[in-house]
Amino acid sequence: MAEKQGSSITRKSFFCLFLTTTMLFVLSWLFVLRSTGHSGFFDRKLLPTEKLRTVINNGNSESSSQSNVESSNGSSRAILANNEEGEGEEPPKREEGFQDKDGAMNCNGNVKEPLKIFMYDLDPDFHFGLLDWKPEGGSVWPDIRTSIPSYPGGLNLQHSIEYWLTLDLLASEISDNPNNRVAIRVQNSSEADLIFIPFFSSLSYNRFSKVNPHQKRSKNKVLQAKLVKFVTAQKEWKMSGGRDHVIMAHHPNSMLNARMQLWPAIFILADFGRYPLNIANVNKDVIAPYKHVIKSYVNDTSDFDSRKTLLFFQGAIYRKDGGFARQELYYLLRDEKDVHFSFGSVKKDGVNKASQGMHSSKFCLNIAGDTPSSNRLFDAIASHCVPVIISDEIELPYEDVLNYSEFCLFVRTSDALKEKFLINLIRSIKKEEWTRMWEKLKEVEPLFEFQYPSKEGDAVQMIWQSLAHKVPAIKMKVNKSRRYFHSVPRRERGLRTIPAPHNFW
Ligand SMILES: *[C@@H]1O[C@H](CO)[C@@H](O)[C@H](O)[C@H]1NC(C)=O
Ligand SMILES: *[C@@H]1O[C@H](CO)[C@@H](O)[C@H](O)[C@H]1NC(C)=O
Ligand SMILES: *[C@@H]1O[C@H](CO)[C@@H](O)[C@H](O)[C@H]1NC(C)=O
Ligand SMILES: *[C@@H]1O[C@H](CO)[C@@H](O)[C@H](O)[C@H]1NC(C)=O
Ligand SMILES: CC(=O)N[C@H]1CO[C@H](CO)[C@@H](O)[C@@H]1O
Repeated sequence: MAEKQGSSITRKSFFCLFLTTTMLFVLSWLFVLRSTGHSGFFDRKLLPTEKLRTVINNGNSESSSQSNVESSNGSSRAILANNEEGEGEEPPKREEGFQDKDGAMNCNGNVKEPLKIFMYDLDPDFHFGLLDWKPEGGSVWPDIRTSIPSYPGGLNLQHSIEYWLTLDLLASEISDNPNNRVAIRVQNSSEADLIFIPFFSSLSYNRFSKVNPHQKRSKNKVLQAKLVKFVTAQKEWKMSGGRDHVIMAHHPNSMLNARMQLWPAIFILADFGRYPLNIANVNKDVIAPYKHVIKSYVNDTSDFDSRKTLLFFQGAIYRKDGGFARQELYYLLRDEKDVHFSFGSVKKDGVNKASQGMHSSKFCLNIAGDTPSSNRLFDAIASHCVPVIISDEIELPYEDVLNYSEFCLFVRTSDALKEKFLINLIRSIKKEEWTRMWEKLKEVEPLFEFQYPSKEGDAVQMIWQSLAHKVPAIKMKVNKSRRYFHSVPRRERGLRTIPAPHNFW
């Protein structure tokens, strides 16, 4: 993506000129329509603008020129807003991607501002305290210039986005080059684009779900209840109904209780498998990668012929829910000589073996387990082992800017379960095509790396950018929700008493 931007500035400004002209044309046309008295048409249908927008969105998948539509004249947005009926929430398609706010250049070639994020100063119990860090000198945050508390290793790390994102925000305040950042922390919430809730919910689930003998509820549940109480009482939450709040809930079981009460917020998730559609969905929320547990393949000089295993799978064979496909596939594939199935999850000492296996395989299977996603996909990417994805409901990180078909094979479960279908498909991919996918894997691998300090285009920055893409739509939602500020405030909004509407977004 990065290389595209540089070379397309001239194309872009040309495109901008075209866009501006078209918009002016359409607007003047609409104006004529209105003055000829077709008010019914004007209020309800708005077909031309909708169509135009579809064209705009399709024509530019990187959406970096869309900001020009907004700035060319605000009236198009005003039309949209007037078209709305009362409190009802509209379907998401309408304004998605219409305006844009990301690290990309706008039409004048200026680099845009970083995403401004206000972070609640939550008690350390909710974040670094869970890493056994003790507050010192009255601050709830560790002084990351002196030492950085470490996140527990092993499988905990899969869901550690909470740690990397929070560290990155803290670092943005001591960075010597704040202009180079995708997201910065601001201390005044009225200047912020988004409000960040720094609860390490996955770690809380992983470590504190047990109910000890002297407790009524687990610490994980107590923390969630406290969090809901705190957050919904804040003026920031009340101002926006929570719509501009960001909650990290990467482990599918994290925030199990609080999610039903904090649903207006943006969740950062691994997938939507355990969420009702009205609580979390692809329009409102952000999908983040797992942190891979397999070692990265540094200086990968392998090739099609040196990777001896055709197809590699590691995981539990028997899973509940959607995981039945694993068992079926095992029976279909177990007699193929260059296919490797290994059972059980990757444990401490298993990492080396699994790394070796993935580093010496051409294709790596990803079959839906208990949930549509798993860290296996990200292990495969880190190993440059072409992922074969059999998970119909999977949602992938950054899919708005990344074409996964360039480096993954997608197979419908129903197809994969046909006799010989999968193995024939995989055998039909010859050296040249495989090598193209392998090259692409090496190219995209950095997008999935979590690290501190974060680097340009790594997972931390990509997640901030995914959030930045949501900001214009959120701001509009918030403005809309505040039209009736004279009326009795609906303070219960978002709490248990009010069910989530179907089309909140
Ligand atoms: C925060 O920003 C707003 C608007 O810029 C300003 O009115 C307010 O005084 C600021 N608050 C603080 C505590 O600086
Ligand atoms: C990878 O290659 C670079 C440059 O050739 C070298 O400095 C580095 O040590 C290598 N890393 C590994 C893990 O082999
Ligand atoms: C994505 O990549 C695949 C494989 O290279 C290609 O066939 C497809 O046209 C691409 N899709 C888009 C939208 O560019
Ligand atoms: C929301 O309202 C504020 C003024 O309160 C305005 O500055 C801003 O542009 C509006 N945003 C959108 C997306 O309409
Ligand atoms: C953002 C912008 O350019 N707005 C302009 C839209 O058009 C009206 C009237 O033509 C101007 O007053 C605005 O400044």
